[in-house]
Order: sequence, then C-alpha cells, then structure tokens
Amino acid sequence: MSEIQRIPHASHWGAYTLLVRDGKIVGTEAFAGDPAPSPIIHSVKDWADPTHRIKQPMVRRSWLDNRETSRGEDRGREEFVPVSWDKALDLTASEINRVRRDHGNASIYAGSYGWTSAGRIHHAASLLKRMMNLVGGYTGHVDTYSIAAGPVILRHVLGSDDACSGRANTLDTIAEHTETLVVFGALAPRTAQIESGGLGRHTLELHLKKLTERGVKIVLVSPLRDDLPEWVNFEWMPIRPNTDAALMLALAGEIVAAGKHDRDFLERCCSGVDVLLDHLAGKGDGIVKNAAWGESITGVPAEAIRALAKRLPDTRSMLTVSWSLQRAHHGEQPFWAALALASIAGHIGLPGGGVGYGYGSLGGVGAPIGVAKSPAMPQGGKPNPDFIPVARIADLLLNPGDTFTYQGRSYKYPDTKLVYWAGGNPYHHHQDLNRLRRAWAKPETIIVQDPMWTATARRADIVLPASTSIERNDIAGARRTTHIMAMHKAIAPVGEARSDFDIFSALAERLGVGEPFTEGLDEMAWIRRVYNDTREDARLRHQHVMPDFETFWREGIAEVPVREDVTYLADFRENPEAHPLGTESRKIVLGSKTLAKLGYDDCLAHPAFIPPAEWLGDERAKEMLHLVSHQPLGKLHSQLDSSEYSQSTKRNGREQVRIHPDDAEARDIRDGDAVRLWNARGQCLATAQVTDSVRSGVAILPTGSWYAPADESDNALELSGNPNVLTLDVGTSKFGQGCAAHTCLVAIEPYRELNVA
Ligand SMILES: Nc1nc2c(c(=O)[nH]1)N[C@H]1C(S)=C(S)[C@@H](COP(=O)(O)OP(=O)(O)OC[C@H]3O[C@@H](n4cnc5c(=O)[nH]c(N)nc54)[C@H](O)[C@@H]3O)O[C@H]1N2
Ligand SMILES: Nc1nc2c(c(=O)[nH]1)N[C@H]1C(S)=C(S)[C@@H](COP(=O)(O)OP(=O)(O)OC[C@H]3O[C@@H](n4cnc5c(=O)[nH]c(N)nc54)[C@H](O)[C@@H]3O)O[C@H]1N2
Ligand SMILES: [Mo]
Repeated sequence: MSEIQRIPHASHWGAYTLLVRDGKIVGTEAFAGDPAPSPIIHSVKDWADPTHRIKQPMVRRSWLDNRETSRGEDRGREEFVPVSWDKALDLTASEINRVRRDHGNASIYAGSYGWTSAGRIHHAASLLKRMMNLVGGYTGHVDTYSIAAGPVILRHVLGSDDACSGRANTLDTIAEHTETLVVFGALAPRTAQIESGGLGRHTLELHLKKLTERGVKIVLVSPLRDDLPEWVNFEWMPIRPNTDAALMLALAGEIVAAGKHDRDFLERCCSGVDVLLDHLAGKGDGIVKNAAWGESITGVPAEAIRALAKRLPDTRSMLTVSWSLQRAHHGEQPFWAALALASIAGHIGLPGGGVGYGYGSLGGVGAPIGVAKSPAMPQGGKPNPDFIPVARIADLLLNPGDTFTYQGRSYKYPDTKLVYWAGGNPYHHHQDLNRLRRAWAKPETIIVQDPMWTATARRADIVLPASTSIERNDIAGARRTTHIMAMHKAIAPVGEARSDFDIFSALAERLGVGEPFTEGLDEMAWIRRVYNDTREDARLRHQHVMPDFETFWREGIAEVPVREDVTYLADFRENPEAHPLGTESRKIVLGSKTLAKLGYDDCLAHPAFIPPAEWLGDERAKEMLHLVSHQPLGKLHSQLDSSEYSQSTKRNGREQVRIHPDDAEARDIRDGDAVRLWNARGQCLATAQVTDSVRSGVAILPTGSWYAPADESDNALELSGNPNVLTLDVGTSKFGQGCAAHTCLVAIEPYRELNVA
C-alpha cells in the first residue's frame, strides 16, 4: 500500500488536512490551531462519492430539440441527454449571445446567489459575473438571503452596515467588559461553525466560557432555549417569533418612563429623538409602549420586562441581535429598535456596551477583524445598472416590467430570457418553492453549473458539471478570519467534472473575451497573485509579515493582520462632530425625515412593531404554529445533506420538527411520529421531536433537506422536510425587500400512513 499524503484544505466550516491514499480520502484531521473544529469537516470526503454527482454535461431533451421554444413547464419532468463538453459550451455561449443580441444583457439573470465553495479563485458566482461584465453585463442582485433588511435599515440610520457585517464590538471586549448581555436570537455554536470563505479558528465558545466565568447576566430572547449552549448561565425569555421590536420598544419605554434614559447621549449623538419618544409615549397611536403592552405582543411577562429595563441603563449593557430577526416580515424593525434601545440605555461606544448584529450567526462575526485585503477573484466593473433585491427572484421571473421599490427608489424588473446559476441552489434557499416552480417555467433557457444533481440542476436546460473544491487547487480566507488557507487538490475530478475556472475560461474564449478573462493566468498563477496581493497589503499598510507564497502553500495556512479589542463607535461617542456618520443627520437616526417623506406603511419614520403578515397574534394562530426554519446543525444549507453527520440529525430519513409537548398533545402527536406540515402554500413531511426547549406555539424545522416532492404536480407533498415549501415569499418591506423566511404559520398533524403503531 502506498503512503498517506497529507493535503491541506479548507471549507466554509474551517481548515483541515485530508489524508489521502491511492487517490482516496481515508481520513480528516482538524487544523491544530482551531479550538473548536466543526464536525462537518468529516463530511467533505463524500464529495468524492459519485452517487449525487453530475458526471457529464447534460441537456434537457426537448430543449435540445426546440431550444428557446421548448416548454419551460416541462423542466424537472423530462429526461436529460448527455453531450460532450464542446457541445455544452457551444450551446451555452450561443445562448448568451442570442439573448444579448435579441433582448439585451438585462434579459440575462446572472445574480446567481449561493455559497458555492470557500475557494476564492473558483468562486462560481464571481467568475460568472467577471465573464458577463466583459460582454456587456447582466441583471444582478443586491444584499443576501442572510442579511438584507438589516443592512438596508442600518445604512440609513447608522450610516453603514458595519455593525451587522462583523465590524462592531469584537467579542473579546464583550467577554471582558459587558455586565448585562441580552441575546436576541442566538449565540449558537451551531451557526458559528460556518464563515463565508472559511475560518481558521472557532472561538465563540471561548468567549461564552469567559462570560459565564465572570458571572455576567445573560438573557436569551428566543423561541428556542438551545440558542445558547446549556452550560451557559442564562435566563430564557421565550418570545413569540417576529415580535422582538415590541420587546425592545417596551424596554425603551420603561427606561424613559423611569427617567433613566441617557439624555446626554441622545442629544449629542442621535437625531429624531422626539419622534421616537412620542411613539413610546403613545402620542400617535394612543398606545403607551410599556411592559404591559410588551407582554401583550411578545408573550414575555411584564415583570421580566420591567426587571430587565432596570438593569440595562445601570449596568454596562450590550445587545446582540442575530441575523435571523431580520429574515422576517418587517425585519428592518428589530434591527432599528435595538439601536434605539441601546441609544436610550446609553452605552454605545463604551467598551462592552451598545449593540451589534450577527454575533454567532457566522463564526467570524465578533472575531478579530481582518484588516488586509481579502483574497478574491476580481469581478470587474458592471457595465449595466440592472439588479433585483436578492430574494425577489420569483417576482422578477413572474412579473417582468413591474415596478419595485428599494431604499426609497423605484425600479423595473427586466424581462428575463436566460438564467445562469453557478454555485447556488434556489430550490434550497428561496421561499414558497411552489411559487418558484411557477416562476421557473418562464425563462426561455436555464443553465445550472453545480457538482451535484440538486433540485435546481434537475430543473435546468443545460447542466454543467463543476468539480468540488477537493478536485482542484484554490485559496480560502475573508475579512472575518484570522487566517488565509491553502486548498490543495486531493483527488482527481469525478466523472467529466471541470473546475469553475476552466468552464468559464472556455466560455469566455467562445464569447471572444478569453484573454481579458484569464489575463493569461492559470489556476496556480491566480492563487499566487491573490495571495501576494494580500501579503503585499499586509506588509505595506500593516507592517505584518506573511510567509512567501511557497512557504504558505507548503504549510497550508498563514495568519493575516487583524484588529482585536474593538469598541464600535468609540470615536463617534467621544466627538460626534469630528466623526460624523453617513446618515441624513450625521448622527444616529431614531426618527427619519427620509422615511417620513416616503410615507411607507411597512417601514415608518421611527422604529415600531408592525404586525407581520403571519404571527402568533393572528386569528389563524389559534390552530397554527409559527414556523422558524433555522440553519441546520449537520451541514451548510443543502450541501452534503446525504452525509453521515447530516443524516444523524434526522430521524427516519426525514428532518425533525421541534414542537412543544402541549402543542403535540393537542394534536395527538408523539415524539418520533411522522407529521405533515401544511398551509395554503405547500405541505411537507417531517419527524416530530417533542421538546420543551421550544416555546409553545412555535415549530422549528431546519432548512437544507434536499427538496423531494412526491411528484411534479402543483402542491405535491414534499417528503424530506424542506420548510421552503411552506415559507412566505414577500419582501420584508418596501424599503428593504429582504427575505422573510421566518414569518410563516403552519398547521401540523400526525401523518398516519407512516405511523403504524
Ligand atoms: N426557510 C429558510 N430559507 C433560507 C434561510 C432560512 O433561514 N430559512 N436562510 C437563507 C440563507 S441565510 C442563505 S445564505 C441561503 C443559502 O442558499 P445557497 O447558498 O443557495 O445554499 P447552498 O446549499 O450552500 O448552495 C450552494 C450550491 O453550490 C454548490 N457548490 C458547492 N461547491 C461548488 C463549486 O465548487 N462550484 C459550483 N459551481 N457549485 C458548488 C452546492 O452543490 C450547492 O448546490 O438559504 C436561505 N434560505
Ligand atoms: N450549521 C450551519 N451553520 C450556519 C449555516 C448553515 O447552513 N448551517 N448557514 C450560515 C448562514 S448562510 C447564515 S446567514 C447564518 C444565519 O444565522 P442566524 O440567522 O443567526 O441563524 P438561524 O439559525 O436562522 O437563527 C438563529 C436563531 O434565531 C432564533 N429566531 C428566529 N426567529 C426569531 C425571532 O423572531 N426572534 C428571536 N428572538 N429569535 C428568533 C431561532 O430560534 C434560531 O435558532 O448561519 C450560518 N451558519
Ligand atoms: Mo446566509
């Protein structure tokens, strides 16, 4: 037997070494410098398993015969014909050229949202955009499914979205200085496993340990007790989903009523304070925002609200708000209301004080902040302006020519003829998948480039098999990690799969832009270039010495310069005139003139609780539960769903839905039962997990199970437990237009066919 080779590699869930013998992965070792490696590293070997891989280029039968006149409704219903790479690339290039010529570049949707691999050179969406930018552009997207409503409102009221992209207080300062920590959402190792572009060290638990050791008072505001590890000492406030803005305003109202608000901070650092104070006092709507009102909306006892309101101004208090809160109808509000509450408590800009967003949502948020240039494949300038808010994809396809609003301006949806998706899975990420299916029938041509036969690939016209990261060389790293990581090729490509860089280079060649696309560089030359760009920047701007490329490539990992011990807005607090914010008032906006002028009913001139389209205060909620479809423990989104670790989180081959014992009893559901969840949009199966760790009235069903409808009819029963057949596909508001996945009511019942006792 030949020797074991040690291959450095990395993914969004961390750095590791693959042990390879005779071209096969026989083991995986975590990076020794990582204090809490993610178990998902052990799933990576399954990329080599051909079961779910696309082995050669494929074209849908009737599209091959009839091209753009074939019936879009037949996508997913029809067989594929294998073709050669040359044929597939010729067809793809000629489609791009046909649509550009006959309809214009805006008729090509190449926003191509998705996480793809952590490798920055083969980053599929960046390469697609780089190519399209060289031939006149495309319709793209703004913001992400992760965060959209949040950054939109923060850019308006705080002048930047730094506070929700990992540039607020670092967790080390919170662990050291905070006295009262209120966690809205989660600080969960489950989600902190992941960081976009990879991460060297998982440190959330170290900080939680320190907070626990220091005896910090932690309050968890969430429908799920497991959103903090059980060993953390905390008080749980089980809240009704999507009502956090009401809790925040009730806390603010109590603080103001007690005269404890920080008048000095409000006056020096905020604008529109009177508008907010009037709202708290009930001037407009006759409702005083106090603890009793808070209880009536949120279900959190008034007594608990009052007790917390006493602590917030008197102790060094910090609010952390998970991204999940803004992935909901009116998701702008909890982000803004948290800023208002923190301004009223008055600790913004002091060590361990204030507010920040997304801690724990990704492993790098709150970690030391990378300050050198991140490795990235340059996309080039986009020559045309057309875009959509990322989660409006079904609207785009269904309603060409319609007007939409975003950040206070109006735009039109282009008429999409061609969709090119590389490295994303809309049949994982989008809401209301039955609606997406109707939209997906509209374009003339759909091209999907992915290693796997995902539900999206199965519903394409041209399918291009990409290799996975272990089949090629690449480089990982981003701003929220302390390291830059080498991703060495570990195995030969599966089937005829080609790397994303090779596929797009070949297409660029056919489109007449081969040379500007590659700049004459191959894979290794690009890796070397982006590494050296980071290295040069680290040296010049930060006097930080990184190893030369050969050393880095051999060792597999290198540290980048970072900033630790960051207190966000310290300068601004000290001297707001000298450090103005990029807002309408150059201060924190608590009452907005711009929004007052816009006059929207779903994003008012001040932070407010605006009832979402579906919630537990709804008449229908007497029968239904509020569904929260959070991120899956055992994998990243839909990736590696079939791996052992992901499967171990399921029962009877289906995703588990957590429900409270009272809700189970009322419906005659026992732990382990197969259940059916449904609403007017769709239906799916899941296995019931009956637990008091979830608030009554709430169901938690993780995302990521591969979409598996029983057949291709409308509203078919989905068999794997994919919550997106149930979720609501509306924008968060006319202002932010973000994804509102966490706003959803569902009915649930035992599925007797599968529960023979
Ligand atoms: N209900 C509900 N829905 C949600 C959410 C929620 O909270 N609730 N969360 C949302 C969020 S935050 C996000 S970010 C999205 C995530 O949505 P996506 O990013 O679309 O999900 P992934 O499953 O990561 O899709 C990545 C795809 O890239 C492919 N891929 C992997 N490596 C490569 C490669 O090297 N090359 C190519 N070409 N392809 C590759 C994978 O096989 C996979 O199909 O989901 C959103 N959807
Ligand atoms: N293992 C794993 N980790 C991941 C991912 C993954 O797919 N798998 N995806 C990554 C990505 S792309 C992203 S964007 C992040 C997302 O990070 P988050 O948005 O933070 O993650 P979620 O799991 O959607 O939500 C966290 C918790 O918020 C709580 N919650 C939901 N709605 C509400 C509400 O209205 N009020 C309150 N107070 N709490 C609420 C839920 O109980 C949930 O468990 O996760 C990242 N981490
Ligand atoms: Mo995300």
